Amino acid sequence: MIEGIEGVSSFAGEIDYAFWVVNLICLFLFVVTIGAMFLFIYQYNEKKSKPEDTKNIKHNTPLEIAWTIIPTILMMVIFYIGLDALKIQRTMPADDKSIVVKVLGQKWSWSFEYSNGKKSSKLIVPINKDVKLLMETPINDVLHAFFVPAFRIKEDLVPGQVTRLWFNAQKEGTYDILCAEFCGTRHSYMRSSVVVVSSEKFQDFLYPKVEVVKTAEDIFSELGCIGCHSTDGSILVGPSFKDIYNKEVKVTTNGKTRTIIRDEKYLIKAINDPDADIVDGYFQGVMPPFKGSLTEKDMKTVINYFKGIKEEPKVNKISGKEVADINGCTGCHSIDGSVLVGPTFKGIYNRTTKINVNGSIKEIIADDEYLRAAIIDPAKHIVDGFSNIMPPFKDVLKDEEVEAIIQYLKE
Ligand code: HEC
Ligand code: HEC
Ligand SMILES: [Cu+2]
Repeated sequence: MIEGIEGVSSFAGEIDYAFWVVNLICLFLFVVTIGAMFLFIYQYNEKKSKPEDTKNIKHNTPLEIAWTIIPTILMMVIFYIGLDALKIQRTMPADDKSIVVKVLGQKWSWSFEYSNGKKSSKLIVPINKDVKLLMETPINDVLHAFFVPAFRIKEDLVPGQVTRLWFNAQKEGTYDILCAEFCGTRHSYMRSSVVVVSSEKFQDFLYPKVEVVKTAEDIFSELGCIGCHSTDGSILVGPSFKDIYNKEVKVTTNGKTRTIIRDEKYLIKAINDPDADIVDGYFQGVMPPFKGSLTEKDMKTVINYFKGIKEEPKVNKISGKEVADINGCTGCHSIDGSVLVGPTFKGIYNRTTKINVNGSIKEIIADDEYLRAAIIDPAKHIVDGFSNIMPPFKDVLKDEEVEAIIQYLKE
C-alpha cells in the first residue's frame, strides 16, 4: 500500500469526507440516469412499441420542480461541505504556535529552511504539531506545485509571490512530496519527502548536539582536582601534575615503600583508588576516590594530558554533498555519469571540457578556479552542447559552501 493513503494530516478526514460525498452523489446520479437509459431502451424498443403509440407528454410541473430543487439542494450540500474543508485548510495557524518552514521549489528540486537557518533537502517535521509552509520559487523560474497526497494538500508556487500551506501530521512516517505542475524536462524527478518524526527527534535534527569536547583542564576544574593539584609544578595538598608521566616516584603500598614508574596503569589507579599507593611525603585518606566519576573518555583525556598529548578540537565540517542536495544541484547534475540537464558531476574535477566563451569554443581543464566560476557565475562560459539555464549561485552560496562543493567534486 502507498504510505499515507489513508490520510495522515489533521484535516485529511474533512477533505476525504467532501471527496466521498461528491463521489457518492455522482455515483447515485450515474446509476439513475444510465439505469433509466437502459430501461427506456428496453421498454420503448421500436419492435415493442411504435413511436406513435407513445403519448405526447408536454409538461409535468411536480417533476420539473423536483429536478430543480433536488439538484439545488445537492449543490448547496456540496458547497457547504467543500467550504468547511477549505476554511480549515486556508486558516493558517499563528506563527508563534507553529513551526514555520520556508520552502524553495526550483527547477527541479525542493529545499527547506527552518527559522534557525537550518537547511534540508527533506522536510523533517514533528508529529502532532502545526507546520506552516511559506513557499517561493525564484523570480526567473516557472510555476511549480507543492503536493503531498498523504496530507491532502497542494498549492502552487508562483515566481515573485509567497504562497502558504499548513498541516498537522498525525502519524510518523515518510511521505512523498511531488511537483504537481508540469515544469519542464525533469518535472517528474522533482520529488522529495516529508519525514514525520517524534518531537525529540525533531529537536535533535533542528539543533544537532555538538559533542562538547572537554579538555583535561575542564575535567580537573569540574571534579575539583585543581583544589589539591597544580599544573605548574607548585605543590599544594597533593603533588603537581606537571611532568609526572613515566617518571619515578616513591610510594607506600600496604605499608611497604617502593619506587615505581608512573605509567598509565598507575595513574588510573591513583585516580580511582588513591589510597592504594600513597606518594611519599603525602597523607593517606586526603584524596577522595574518583572511581566512577570519570567517564572512559574523560579518563582517556586526563591520561593523554599526563602523557602530553594535546587533543585537536573537532571542527564541524560542511558536507559538500549536502550543500549540493539542498541547493538543487543534483536536480540538474547526476553523480553517476548520466547526462541530465547539465553535465554529470562524475569525474568532473580536472577533466577536459569544451566551453563556449562569447561564441568561440575553447578547451579547458576543470580546475578549482574554473569550477568556482562555473558555480557562482555560470553564464560566463557555457559548456559546449548545453544551454545557459543554470542559475547563478553568487549570492546564494557562502564562500565556504562553494569550497565544500568543489571538495566534494574532487572526490
Ligand atoms: C582533596 C585533595 C585532592 C583532590 C580533590 C584530588 N587529589 Fe589527587 N592527590 C591528592 C593527594 C594528597 C595525593 C597524594 C597521596 C596519594 O597518593 O593518595 C594525590 C595523588 C594523586 C595522583 C598521584 C600523583 C603522583 O605524583 O603520583 C594523581 C595522578 C592524582 N592525585 C590525580 C587526581 C585527579 C585526576 C583528581 C581529580 C579527579 C584528584 N587527584 C583530586 C589530593 C587530592
Ligand atoms: C536548472 C539546472 C541546474 C542547476 C539547478 C544547477 N546546474 Fe550546474 N549546470 C547546468 C547546466 C545546463 C550546465 C551546462 C551549461 C553551463 O555551463 O552553464 C551546468 C554547468 C555546471 C558546471 C560546469 C560543468 C562542466 O562540465 O564543466 C558546474 C561545475 C556546475 N554546473 C555546478 C553546479 C552546482 C554546484 C550547482 C548547485 C549549487 C548547480 N550546478 C546547479 C544546470 C544546472
Ligand atoms: Cu516543478
